[in-house]
Amino acid sequence: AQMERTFIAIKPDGVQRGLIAEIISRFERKGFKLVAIKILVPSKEFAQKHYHDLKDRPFFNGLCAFLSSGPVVAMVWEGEGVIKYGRKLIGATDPQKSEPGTIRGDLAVVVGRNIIHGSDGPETAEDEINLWFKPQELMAAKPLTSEAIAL
Ligand code: YYY
Ligand code: MG
Repeated sequence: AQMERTFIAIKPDGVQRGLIAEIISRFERKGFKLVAIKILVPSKEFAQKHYHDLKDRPFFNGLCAFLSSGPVVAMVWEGEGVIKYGRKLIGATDPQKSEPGTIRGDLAVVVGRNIIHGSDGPETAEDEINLWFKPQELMAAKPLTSEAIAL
């Protein structure tokens, strides 16, 4: 069976603040597997596609302008329960309400600069992975073998 996958992005504030390794480390140490990663500056139009569900919200414009304001680290993580548990690692949308121990709880202060995005369910995960990545950019689900250590 195809393992569950989610889309995770480190937003421009997280990249600028030097939190790439810190954030990746939390997903990696948990035991989730990185199956795709790239760094890019999304266009405003691309950001609007990514956040299309929020197009009627008052913060939509600022949010899309912000997402396209600098480099974003786009990733796909794989593992059992990774969609839901990824959201748990991230914490509540508003960092003031995120528990300590979560990424936003530990590392962010305000909702408009909450450093990370994570898909909120199986349908959005699939849509977001397809929006940000081509199928050939994703690693096949292959177990680590001894060849990874020595020839
Ligand atoms: O999925 P998540 O990022 O936790 O929150 P969403 O409700 O999907 O909103 C996306 C994004 O919009 C959020 O990460 C920050 C921003 N935002 C905001 O600036 N102000 C709000 N009141 C709510 C969300
Ligand atoms: Mg969301």
